[in-house]
Formats: sequence, structure tokens, C-alpha cells
Amino acid sequence: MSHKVLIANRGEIALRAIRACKELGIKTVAVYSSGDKNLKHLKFADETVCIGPVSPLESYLNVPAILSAAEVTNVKAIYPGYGFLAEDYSFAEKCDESGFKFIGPNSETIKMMGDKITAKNIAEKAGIKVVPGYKDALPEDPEKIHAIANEIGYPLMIKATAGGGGRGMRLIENKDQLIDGLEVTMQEAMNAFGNKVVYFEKFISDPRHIEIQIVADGKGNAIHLGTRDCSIQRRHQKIIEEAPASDLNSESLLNTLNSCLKLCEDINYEGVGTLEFLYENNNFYFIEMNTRIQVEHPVSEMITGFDLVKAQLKIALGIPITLKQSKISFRGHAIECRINAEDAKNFTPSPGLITKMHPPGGFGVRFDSHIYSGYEVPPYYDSLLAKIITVANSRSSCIKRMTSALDEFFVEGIETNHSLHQELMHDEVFGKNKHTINYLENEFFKNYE
Ligand code: MV4
Repeated sequence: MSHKVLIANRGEIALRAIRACKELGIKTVAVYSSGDKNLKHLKFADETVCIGPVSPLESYLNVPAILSAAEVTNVKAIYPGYGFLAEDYSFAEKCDESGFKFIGPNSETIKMMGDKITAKNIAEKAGIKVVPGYKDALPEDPEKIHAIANEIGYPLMIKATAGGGGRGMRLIENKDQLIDGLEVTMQEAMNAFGNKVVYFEKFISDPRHIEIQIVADGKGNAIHLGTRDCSIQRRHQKIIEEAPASDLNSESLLNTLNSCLKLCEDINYEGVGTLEFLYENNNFYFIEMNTRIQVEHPVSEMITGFDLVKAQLKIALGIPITLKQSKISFRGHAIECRINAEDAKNFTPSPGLITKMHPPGGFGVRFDSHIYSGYEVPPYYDSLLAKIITVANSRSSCIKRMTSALDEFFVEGIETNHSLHQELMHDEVFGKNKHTINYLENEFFKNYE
């Protein structure tokens, strides 16, 4: 079979996708903006097409430009990566209409999961526990709204159904904040998403952020690659992720994993996907589902040996998943540190020329990155420079291996959050796995300089 795929993304994930294509004998077309002509993956692609100027709206988000590039190069399919158009159902729809296979779930599935109320209803039907709250149309009468809120109890969250990933949500601490907070959240949701529908959730005050990786072929076969813990984050940007999540209640875990597979069957899911949960007091509470490959997918790969990007490509080519869940073995522990081009203290972006750099290496070390000595980090895109992933037999060995990998790694010419990672690898709370989603911002940074 001779196939050709267009990679509609940039940076490390474009490189990751080309590597997977090469292993499968798939030809690749890389598209790039005029500010990205020195991207590493362009050297490994079979063809390259400039799709527009530096502005993301005119390049990586420019649907007509991407579809034109796909036409000109005569590709079979389009790989969206993460970010940009990866969860844009209308892009998936346009790909299909133009005769290109969108590598991911169908546009209806993306649309359903993009609507967080619909996603919660689908999850509930599959037997997954969701955050308790209210997700029907709200009544007009403020007194009735107050009654609904009282039933849930304070504090509560108001969330936009078109939001997600921390966008379009507001914490309501007491009844005095309810009606004004509701109006503002709805107005903001209207402005941001063109959809003012909101729902209420009980506030889960100090959870861990646990997610479950699934893979399904749209032909009735679905498997999971277990859990990841992504609790170390700042302003909804994950910084460290690991697999598996440690110290989970085994009964809740087993039930939740099985229900996730049930959800895949229920909606005949096709592609890779992630179900996100807040985990507190031994309970998993579903919050949302991502219908794309995620930045942190390597940690799940490293503990299972299962290549998620190759799976995406094979599923899109119509190849069924023959691997049975019972044949997936989980071995050891993996951690990913996201190295960003930003000031380690104040987090301001730090683009510019990398004058010198050296990647880490050795047993159990993986370096997923597009950077090289002499590469200039453009200021127009996200600040992710590299993902350092270590795998070892235990969590504590994995932390030691990461410490060593971080010691080897250096980047000169720009600022990075390298030192933050080094300090976190020595942090006692992180070391004991006692951290929650609030730890980094509320506790760790208090002592950090
Ligand atoms: C919540 C929550 C507490 N209670 N929902 C933020 C991102 C979005 N995916 C959901 N988020 C949250 N939803 C209820 N009902 C706290 C967060 C939250 C959070 C979640 C995961 C990881 C980091 C977080 C940081 C702040 C808030």
C-alpha cells in the first residue's frame, strides 16, 4: 500500500507523526508557516508546502490553505496532532467533504464531546461517575436557580458547555455570587464560544487530575492504556505528567476503566482519546473527554510499549485493532517533563536563538523535541521546546532517572523552565505523591525562587 499523509501541525508533534509514518511506509507532506521554515521535521518530510504567514490564523488554522496543500500534494489523509484544528469538528467535516480522511474520530463525535454537557451525559450512560451538578436548561426564575444551587451546595462551579480545559468556568462561593456570576459566565461564554449554555457542578476542592487513555477502531474493538496523573500544572498548563497514576483505589479504577471501554462501544469511537477525571476520596469524577492525541501520550507508550501515533494512522487506514486488552502489560513507571521556552521565575515567554543545546540520553530516556543548536524559537506559537520522558521500574527510580536526564540536558541562548523541573524532582511532596492540582501554585511556588 502506498499512502501519503499531510501533517497539519508543527513542532515536536509534527516530528513525532513523521517518525510514525516512516515506520509504516507512509509518505508525508509537511506544511509550515513562513516563520517556521527551519523546523526540524521539514527535513524528514517527503514534501513540504508553505501555507501562509506566521500568524496561526493565516497558517495552521487556515483551513482553505491546508486543504489546498492537501489537494496539490494529493494526500489520502490529514494528521491534526494536538492544538490548532485537532478538535475542530468543522475542520474534520471539511476534510471528509474534500475527500481527505481526517485522522481522528468523525466530526459528529468531536462535536458531541466538544459540548461538555453532551459529553457528561454520554459518560453517565456508560456508567461513568460524573461530577454531581445540574446540566439541564436553567429556569428563568432566580429563586428556582437558587434552589438548584442549594441542592448542589456551595462552593460550586459554573461551566460553559462549549468551554473546557479551564476556559469558560467560574467558582461561586456563596449564594450572593450566584446570579451575577451566572450572568457574567454566560456572557463570557457567548463572547468566547458563541454559545451561552452553562451547567453547574459541585466544586471538588483538592483533587488530583487523572486521565485515562483509550484507543478504539470504530469497528467494535477498544482498549485502554491505563491512567496518567497530570496534577502538576500551572494555569491549566500541564508541566509534569506520569503514568500510571499512583495510589488509586483499585475497585474504582477497575470500574472506571471498564466504563471507559463501554463508552467507546456505545458511540463506536474511532481513534485515540482521553477521558479526564478529578480524583478525590477514592472517586473518579469525569469532567471532559479529549478526542485527540495529547502532549503527554509518551508516558502511556513507555509503560505499555504501545505506539499511540502509529495506532492513530493504522486505525485511519481501516486496520482493525487485534491486540486484546489482556495482552497489554503495564511495566514500571514513566514521567514526562515539559521543557518550555519561558522564564523559570516569572513564566514570560523566551523565544530566540538556541546558541547551543545538548539532549539527554541513556537507558530509559526519551527526548521528543524539534529543537537543535542554531534553531530560532519563533515567538508566535506555544512555548513547548522538548519533552523529556524517563521510564524505570518504579516511580522513585523514574524520578532519579529524570534527575539525571535533566542534569545532562542544557539549552543556551534562551530561558527555559529547566530549573523548575530539577527542583520538582527533589521536592518531598512530589516525591511522596502527596500533591494535588493545587500544590504547584498554592504551595510549591510559595517556597520557590
Ligand atoms: C473543576 C474543578 C473543581 N471542581 N470542576 C480546570 C480545567 C478543566 N478541565 C476543569 N477544571 C477544573 N474543574 C469542579 N467541579 C477544578 C478544576 C481545576 C483543575 C482541574 C484539573 C487540573 C488542574 C486544575 C486546576 C484548577 C482547576
